[in-house]
Amino acid sequence: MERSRAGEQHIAVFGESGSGKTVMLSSFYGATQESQYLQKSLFHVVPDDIGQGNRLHKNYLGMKNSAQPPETTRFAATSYSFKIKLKDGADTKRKQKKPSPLDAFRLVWHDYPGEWFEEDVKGSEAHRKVDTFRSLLGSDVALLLVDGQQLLDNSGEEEKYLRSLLTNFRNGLLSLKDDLLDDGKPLVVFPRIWVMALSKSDLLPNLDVFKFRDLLIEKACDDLDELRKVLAGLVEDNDALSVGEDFVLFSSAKFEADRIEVTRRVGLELILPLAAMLPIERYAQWAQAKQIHGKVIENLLVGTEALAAVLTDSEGTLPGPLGQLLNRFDPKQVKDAAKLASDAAKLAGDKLREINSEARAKQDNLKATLSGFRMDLETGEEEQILLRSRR
Ligand SMILES: Nc1nc2c(ncn2[C@@H]2O[C@H](COP(=O)(O)OP(=O)(O)O)[C@@H](O)[C@H]2O)c(=O)[nH]1
Ligand SMILES: [Mg+2]
Repeated sequence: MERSRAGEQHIAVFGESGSGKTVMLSSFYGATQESQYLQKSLFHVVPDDIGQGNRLHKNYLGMKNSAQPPETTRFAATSYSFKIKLKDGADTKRKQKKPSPLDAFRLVWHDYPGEWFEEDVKGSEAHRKVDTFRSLLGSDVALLLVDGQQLLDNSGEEEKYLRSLLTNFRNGLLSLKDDLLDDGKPLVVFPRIWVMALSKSDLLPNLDVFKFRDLLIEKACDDLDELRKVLAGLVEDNDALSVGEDFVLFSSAKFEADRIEVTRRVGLELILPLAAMLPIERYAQWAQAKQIHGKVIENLLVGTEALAAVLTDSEGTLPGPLGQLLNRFDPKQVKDAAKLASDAAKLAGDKLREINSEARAKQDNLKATLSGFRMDLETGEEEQILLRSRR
């Protein structure tokens, strides 16, 4: 499995059936098609498959206008690919002189149905399960959904639900292990950032992200640890792995008896920033702590380099997919790429806002968007809906 192409960010969303995956994706995409969003935002979210995009939009409108949640989709594992197409800015005009590293990037959303972990799947379904899993191995970030409804239903004994969720998931991974590893060799390309995500957080208004973390640690610490071990058993350089160190809250809409308020969302605006920025930060940390080596580090950095380069006004050094094919490995280039990621990751606070407003003034939409993403993550933390690992 090859690492995703530069500028392509893959996110894998794991959740049991009914945990809110389809609603979340529909609400994420639907909101980007609203006129306010189209006016305000510096980019368009354009589906690669227009039919698929229309179905999501229809789901969204059904909720918004008729209080109708989307139909349930059991055993449907689908990938949704969106192009994040920047609006024309000054950088577009400038491009004739100097080509921009990317004028669009992609978000690929892999929906992984939890039924596959909950039930014993056989025959062609089992093949599809392995194939689907392979297809999402190129993701940098995986979200593991914890269903807010289930926490509410098991109030006071949340460990019952949490343990079963994490156990099913762990066993599901173990059952795939032999099919995933060729000759038992650990994988180089694999999602290394596993974020614990609370869905339907509107049902638990008193639970901020710190309390969500505490609940998981208090009630399911051992199971999280077991899950981490299973994931570590699948990858090469398994120090470079964050499992259950980042936490986020999501609510796709407010569901009431006779209406669904799609504008009352939590956390969905963090999805693009998480997919694009979390890997840059984390890989830089790992590279500095020397937790990743040769092939692994190059593979990770090549996917994020183009984005990091935009933020730091520099140029990438890695050879890209072709160089990788030729199996070229130049430690100097990799060191430079790690430095680049770390410079990009260091931008924060006032410096970040300065870069952002300067980019906006110059209509450098790519830089404005990416620095805006980092600001969104900071805001998410201030609002206590996001908690990033400090490791
Ligand atoms: N309160 C609340 N309910 C939700 C939310 N998202 C989904 N739901 C409920 O959960 C049901 C299942 O969601 P769905 O997205 O189909 O789950 P999936 O099987 O993971 O795709 C929906 O029909 C809604 O009733 C949310 O953000 N808040
Ligand atoms: Mg679904």
